[in-house]
Amino acid sequence: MRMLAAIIVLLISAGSARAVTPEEVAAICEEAARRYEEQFGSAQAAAPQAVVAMYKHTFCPRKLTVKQGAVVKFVNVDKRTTHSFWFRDAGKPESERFLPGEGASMTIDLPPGEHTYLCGPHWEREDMTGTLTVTP
Ligand SMILES: [Cu+2]
Repeated sequence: MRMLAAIIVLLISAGSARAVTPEEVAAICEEAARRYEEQFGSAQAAAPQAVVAMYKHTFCPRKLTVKQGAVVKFVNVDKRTTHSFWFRDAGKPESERFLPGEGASMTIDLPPGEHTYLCGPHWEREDMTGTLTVTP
């Protein structure tokens, strides 16, 4: 009986969100920036508006600060996975699920403060979440 309980606990923890180290995130986001540049012909950091690349279950950058009213572009630079962005806690609907190479811009009409957002397909199992801080 005790053995069974231990197995169940193991199974449950195997299904929960993975822990990603800051080093892993940095490496993934470096690769995402390279892929963005290859696909769009200019650097992610040089875009006229803030760009969040979606890659390997990670929003890059994971944390971003913008002014209220700014436009943020979300782009999937992955190879075969779809991603979305979803400001669920702010009461927004989920965006479409973007294929590789696709994305959309969002005008940030959220109140000032820190907003956590999710990727619809990946927030639960892969902890694909991001933080957007909005300044007045
Ligand atoms: Cu995703």
